[in-house]
Parts: sequence; C-alpha cells; structure tokens
Amino acid sequence: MICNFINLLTSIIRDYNIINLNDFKKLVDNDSLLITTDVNKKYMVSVKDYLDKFGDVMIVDHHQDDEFTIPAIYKYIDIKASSASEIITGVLKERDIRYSAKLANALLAGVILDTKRFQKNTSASTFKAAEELCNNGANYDAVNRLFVSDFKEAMEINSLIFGKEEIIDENIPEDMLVNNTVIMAYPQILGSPTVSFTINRNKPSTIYNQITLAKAADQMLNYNVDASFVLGYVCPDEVGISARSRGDFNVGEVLAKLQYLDLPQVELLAFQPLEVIKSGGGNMQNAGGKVTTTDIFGLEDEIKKQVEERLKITNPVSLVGEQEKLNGFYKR
Ligand SMILES: [Mn+2]
Repeated sequence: MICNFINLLTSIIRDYNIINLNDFKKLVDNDSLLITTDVNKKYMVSVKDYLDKFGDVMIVDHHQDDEFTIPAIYKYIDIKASSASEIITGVLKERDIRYSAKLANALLAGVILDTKRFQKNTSASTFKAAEELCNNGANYDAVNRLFVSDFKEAMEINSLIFGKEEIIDENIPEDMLVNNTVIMAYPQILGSPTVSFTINRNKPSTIYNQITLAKAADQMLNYNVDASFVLGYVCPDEVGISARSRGDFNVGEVLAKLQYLDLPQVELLAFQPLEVIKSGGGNMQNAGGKVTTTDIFGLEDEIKKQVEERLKITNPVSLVGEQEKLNGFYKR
C-alpha cells in the first residue's frame, strides 16, 4: 500500500518544484503565500516558526478552527465537507480550472481515505466531487487498490480489538474472560448512543504505533457503535489515544478536555498538561492525542467520565463487558 502511494506521490511531485526547509528559509518573504490544506493548527505545520514571514496565508480545510488556528485573511473552512479534497474539487469546478488525471486520482484518494470508502461523513456533495473527479480522469478501481490492507497489520489491529484472555484464578469463584473492547450504551430520550473503549487489557504495556490505534478506532465504526476510543502505550510512559465518531458525538471535544484534567497518574510529575492538544486535538469525528502517564486505565476512566458528562448519563449500560463469565467453549 505504502509503495503504491509513493509511486502516485512521486509521479505528482515530478510536476512541481519541491523545496526543503532550508531552501524555504532563504526564499520566504513578504511576497510569499502560504496555503495550508487539511490542516489549520499552528502546531501541526512544519513552518510553524516562520508564520509571520509570509505576506499572506490561505487556509482550505474541513477541521474546526479554534484558538490554535493559523491567523489567515483567506479562510475557506467547511466542517461539513468530508475531506479537504472534496472542498478543493469544488473550487476547481467552480473556477473551471483544468487539472490532470493524476491530480484527480490524488484528490479521489483523499476523499476515499477520509470517508472510509464513502462509509462515513458522506453527503451528496461528496458523491458529486467523486463524480467530478472520475469525469476528470480519476479511476475509482485503481484508487481503491491503494487502500488494500496489510495482513500483518490487520492481525495486530484485530487482536487489539477482539483480544480476550481467560483468567483462571483459584481466588475467583468463576473463571472469567477479559475482553479488550468494551461497549457501553448511554440511554437518552431519543435513542441510545453506544461508545466503545479498546485497550489491550490482557497485555496493557504492549507498545503500539499511533497509526495502528487510529486504524483500530476506525475499524470499530464498522460495528454498532457511534463513537470509539482506542488507547495504547506508544512509549513506555506515554499513552496514545485515537477516537472516531460517525455522527454528532464530538470526540475532538472529549479529548481536548483531557488537558484541563488532573489525571490520576502513577507518575503525576511526568504529566504535561498541554500534551494532549499539542500532539492531537481533532475535530468532531476524528481525534487523537497523547498523554504522558503510566496509568492507562486511569486515563480510560477519565475519558469515560468525559463521555458520561457529555451524554449526561452516569450509569451507562454495558453491552460488551470488560469481563464475562467463561463458558466451557473457551476452556481448554
Ligand atoms: Mn481530512
């Protein structure tokens, strides 16, 4: 998958003059225009220390702006758009700008990535953008093939999500199973949102790549959950969090709250209050963060508390519990 992407990218890059940060420092002046797309936070761009050097700044994005947004005179932010690619496709059409099939493929890849192949955050304008891109030479089948999954990575994600282990303990009257993923329902007047929480509860200290956590959170949206949170150590004393939502439940706001909390950590000294927002934040449907802590379960409790506060429910119903009685089937 990576290889296909690199091929697509290098063929696009050949059409442009790409510069590195050193060239940039020599070239930037008051006549320079910075255009950021799919990102608007100062702390997420590589030129964050040189923002005042640009004459003008333009933002084209689908992430909510906030106090960390790069100051810009030209801002085109549409948080209802599925992806920045959808917005750009609209602009290209509106302005009647011609573009190559290569670029059409790259934009379609952006739409497919952000919508999980049109499974989330997809509106009539998303389909319109896809149609437009296909009419301009994008090949849906070819772009789709860029997203085939890696088998080993799928195994890791699946064992993180579905992992369960028997605890056979003389002190516990009944043998139990520990599930990595729990699903809670929060009864409301209208409907009952469900939220999943995934941690490798059986081997909590396992180190994961943040991307694996994000893909696991993504995958949980294939099931009957409205929002998913996946936590895992990304370093021995740092927990990565990835959250996804398919609808109105704002996971970005839940994770942003973490920075204001005193987490019940084992190593309170190691906690850096701004870490969460610095390394992630997010929007309504996609959010990520990192917290310096050695207490992954304490962090999970804090996130659960935030979710309860948000949904105004203090006693959610567990649909899939952390522990379940071990039936004979699992016993060896
Ligand atoms: Mn995006």
